[in-house]
Amino acid sequence: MKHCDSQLHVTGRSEYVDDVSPPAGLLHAAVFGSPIAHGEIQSLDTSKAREIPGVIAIYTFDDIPGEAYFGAIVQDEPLFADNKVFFQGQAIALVVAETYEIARQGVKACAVNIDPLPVITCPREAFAKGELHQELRVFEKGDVDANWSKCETVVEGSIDLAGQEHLYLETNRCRSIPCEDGQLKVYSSTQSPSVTQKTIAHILGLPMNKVEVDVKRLGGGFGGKEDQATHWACMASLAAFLLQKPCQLVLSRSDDMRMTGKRHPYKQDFKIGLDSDGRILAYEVSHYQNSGAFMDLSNPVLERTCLHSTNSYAIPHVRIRAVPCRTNLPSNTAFRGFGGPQGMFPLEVAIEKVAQKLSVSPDWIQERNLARSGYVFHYGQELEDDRLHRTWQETKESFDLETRRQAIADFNKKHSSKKRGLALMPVCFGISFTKTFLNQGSSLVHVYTDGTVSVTTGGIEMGQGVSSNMIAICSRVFGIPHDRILCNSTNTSRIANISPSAASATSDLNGNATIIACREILAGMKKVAATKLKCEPEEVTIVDGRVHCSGKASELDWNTLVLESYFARVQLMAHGFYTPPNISFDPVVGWGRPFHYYTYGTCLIEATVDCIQGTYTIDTAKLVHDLGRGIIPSVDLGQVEGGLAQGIGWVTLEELAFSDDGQLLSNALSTYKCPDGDFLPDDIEVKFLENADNPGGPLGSKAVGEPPFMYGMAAFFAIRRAVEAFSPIEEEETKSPITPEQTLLKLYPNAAHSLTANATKLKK
Ligand code: LUZ
Ligand code: MOS
Repeated sequence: MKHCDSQLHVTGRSEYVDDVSPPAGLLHAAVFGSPIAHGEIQSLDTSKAREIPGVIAIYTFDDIPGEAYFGAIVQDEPLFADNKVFFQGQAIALVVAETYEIARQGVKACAVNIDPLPVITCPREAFAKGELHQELRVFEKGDVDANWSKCETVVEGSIDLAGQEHLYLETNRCRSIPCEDGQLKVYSSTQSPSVTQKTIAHILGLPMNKVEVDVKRLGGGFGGKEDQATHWACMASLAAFLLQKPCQLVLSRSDDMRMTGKRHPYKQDFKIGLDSDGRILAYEVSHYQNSGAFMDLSNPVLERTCLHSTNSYAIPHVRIRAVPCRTNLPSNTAFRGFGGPQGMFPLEVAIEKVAQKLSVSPDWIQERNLARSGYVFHYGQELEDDRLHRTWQETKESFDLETRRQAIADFNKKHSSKKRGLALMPVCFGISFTKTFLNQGSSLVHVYTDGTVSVTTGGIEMGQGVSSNMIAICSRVFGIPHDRILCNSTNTSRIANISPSAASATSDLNGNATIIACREILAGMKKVAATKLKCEPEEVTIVDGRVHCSGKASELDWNTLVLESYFARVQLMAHGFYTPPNISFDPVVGWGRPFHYYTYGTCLIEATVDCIQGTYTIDTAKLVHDLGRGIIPSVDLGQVEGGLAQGIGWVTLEELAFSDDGQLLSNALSTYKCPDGDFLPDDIEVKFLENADNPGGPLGSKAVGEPPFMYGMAAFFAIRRAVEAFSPIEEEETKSPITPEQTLLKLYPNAAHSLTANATKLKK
């Protein structure tokens, strides 16, 4: 089976929010955002905008009929600025007009007078000034302080880890249509239809049952639409509700880039200590999270940072300190990995620095410290199998690590202006929402009298293939071809209280719910078949649309059985509900078993650096990934390769730049570069771990969305290995991404030093 949207996508026929034929009289909205990052609004002048023919209405904070403030964790965010602005691009007013172009003209005609306040963009500065979204959290295991003296080697360092723009192809958008008696039908590009429904109701002062949110598919989400598609849906709905006219809001690329939050940048300090055998005895890390203006999802993101701070390694003494710092940037938010990558990064830097000091290869230290079955993480969960280790071993063996290492050493001896390097990255990523209650999935399966099937779940199709997975699951459980099955839009009137499509768990939760629903329908149908075929229901199976009895094909086919079941008044629709067993986590003490299971893998990346120019190529990426028993191989491969590419982009090209006064400088596709097909290695090889059924996943599968992202980090270290072969890296702070400019500065530390001095002089 292929991705069920593939034909529609490549022929341009797949429909997104604004592709559906517009309803009569559709209005268009555009957002007037703050030109500066922090200040007090003195006056807002919309009179010029109101004079433009075709401008219908302009709404601000005072027009909100319900609650003006909202937020997933803390309700600290107003839909429109409430006297003060806290980041550049923060929504101040909504212009509603007859066309999109007029709405944008209206925005340009708005003027605001703001008294500027000091701008903070650095989380360390925010921390020093007490600008916190929440108090500092500490996770501890063993006794770090008592063990530094027992270490043979201790290394410390600091890190400046950049964020990342989601860069979904489809920018945020929503179409909201008023229906009878104050009801709204909302088409939103959201990963969280129920959060969107609830927030619209909250903003408009409506009961939730008057708001229906429907999502056919998204053009990518990556976490950017887990919490932040809501704002735009609320704005379109506000206009639709107040004007009683359908209204659509589509963000332009540059508005989407400057108005929405991104992956959280972090500043970090670490200290690592090894015994004489190369075992990590103690590790301490402090995470200063750049949370942006509002809380959004910063708290659970930071929690996952803490949980994954030791990634794949067994460390007896650990202390993790973490604090979400308030800055004047857009609220940073969920992004594939949800803080996990930021947790894993400093430990890899620490291992690299220790290896440099000990003159060993970092992978020697990585391997010696890999966690094995029975290891208990600092938050209480035990590693229950040795698959992580298997992926490491298989990566080394099947991709000939030692031969590659030798080839690189030979290459580096022969070449003076080109150097190569390799790095490995093991990943151990916990699957489940750490907010335990979110781990629930629902599915509604209908079997129609012609034998076709429709399935609706809480899962949002955002390109990742969840709809295809749901179809594949129905097909296998019913024993019918997949072309008889259609996956419907996700809709809050068909499924209630939908958890966000996030945390890699969407196919797991909704797939297991789908299995439950299919089995319930099948049980009734099997009774009908058993009566007809004079056997026991337990003996009935369906294979390729044909009913079998005790393994032998009968004359009865699926279509006939469906019709017979209908005439026998057997229920041909069912609702399945699933929650994973045995998970719990106490966020206050930071202890429990938060994850249903872990997804593992190991990736090897090789890079070549041009030591004259600082440019580089990523030559190979080879990895072994634990997929359980995959549902649709091409869909899973797409997730692994896509995650890898996005991860490589995060640590290499994707430089998110803000000026000191909080303006986004990398605010267009010309100034923000993400990897394209040409940049990615020609030689990507993905092997799936064999004989690795996962009892917790639907049909033995494992969650695959986020874990491959973290493989990309190997590119960072492979580039640095190549740089080290040219000139030893000495730095006060390790900076990611390692752009070509950064690489050049590392290659020529003396030149870099004088450049920095000159820049400082020039600034003064
Ligand atoms: N979203 C969320 C997530 O709300 N909670 C999580 O634990 C999570 N983990 C990964 C990605 N999104
Ligand atoms: Mo997410 S970071 O929306 O799984």
